[in-house]
Amino acid sequence: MNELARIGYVAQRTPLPSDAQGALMRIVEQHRSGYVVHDGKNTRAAKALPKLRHHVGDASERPCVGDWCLVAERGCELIIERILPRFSTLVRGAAGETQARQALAANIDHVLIVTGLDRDFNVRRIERYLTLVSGSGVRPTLVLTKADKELAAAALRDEVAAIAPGVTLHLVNAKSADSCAALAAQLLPGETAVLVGSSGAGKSTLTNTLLGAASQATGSVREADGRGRHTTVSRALLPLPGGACLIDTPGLREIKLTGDEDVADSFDDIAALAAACRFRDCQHEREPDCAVRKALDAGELDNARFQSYQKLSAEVARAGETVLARQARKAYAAEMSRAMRDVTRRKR
Ligand SMILES: Nc1nc2c(ncn2[C@@H]2O[C@H](COP(=O)(O)OP(=O)(O)OP(=O)(O)O)[C@@H](O)[C@H]2O)c(=O)[nH]1
Ligand SMILES: [Mg+2]
Ligand SMILES: [Zn+2]
Repeated sequence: MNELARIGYVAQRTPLPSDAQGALMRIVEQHRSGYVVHDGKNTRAAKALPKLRHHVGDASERPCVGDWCLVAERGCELIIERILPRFSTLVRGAAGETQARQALAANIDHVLIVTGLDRDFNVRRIERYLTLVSGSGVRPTLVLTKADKELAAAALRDEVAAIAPGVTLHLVNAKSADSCAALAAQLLPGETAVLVGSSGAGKSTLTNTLLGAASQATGSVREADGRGRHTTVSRALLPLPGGACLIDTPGLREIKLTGDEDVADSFDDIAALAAACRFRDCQHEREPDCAVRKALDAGELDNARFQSYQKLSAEVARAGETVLARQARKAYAAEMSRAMRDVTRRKR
């Protein structure tokens, strides 16, 4: 068990079921073709039982990096037979016009939201990440990289601090261990942290620096548009020398919300204002005695931040809609447009 503690095992959080069979291991890599599991000493390739991979109900329950699993030897193959209940999961909406959900990492304590201070910098995207994390109960930390390349780094940091009061913020040169020392000290022994952010933000660079070894490949950003090259293609969990585990992930192209988020948590300044609106369900449009409108008019609330709040709130509501409610909304919209068409035809 001591060996499993090295890769983040805490028995109180992930108790072994009484009918457990096989060996307890952690999924540390996830590839299209299969998984890599860690037993505390070594890593080995493994395959999951088909019934685990084809979870029809909710795709986010499929085996994922960070999962604790029971593994059995079958001939010369290692088979993941059972996934133990997770104490946390970072989930996003799967790409495309679906309500499917995708787990990015399981059994994590900490999400490091990585943003480069180069052309990657975007406070609206940081708000979106904070909103995504708000639904998971996992603690977020903001990491701004490439501080060594940006002259206005301190001003950009203040801009981020203003939209994320109460969230820990680190300004770093991801290539320098000295620069990352304060961040490293916050990755506590036994905890698991996951890195998220766009391609080229510096997630793998940071991983290598925190690890003290060049384990993950890194790639330069493109001259033309400053975007990354999607160098990392699969998720990987690595035990750090200080006793924490870190999960490096491929850059996300899309951060789709799931409907489980709590926008009042990532926008607590606006939530506090809204509590003083006259109407409980105030939309902050044209209602009388709207405290949010008042703050906007007085210049106390940034309009771009308010727009972002409205957009993300609507997205959460829509993503959280049941399939039936969604069908009803679409049917209503179709009926309305048909009626409008008939009206225009009759006018002709
Ligand atoms: N000067 C400087 N360069 C950095 C810093 N962080 C990352 N870089 C560079 O930015 C480029 C992208 O870094 P990666 O670590 O590969 O980015 P990533 O987030 O892992 O990207 P994907 O794997 O594509 O998602 C590399 O050329 C790094 O050397 C930093 O703090 N300072
Ligand atoms: Mg990478
Ligand atoms: Zn209002």
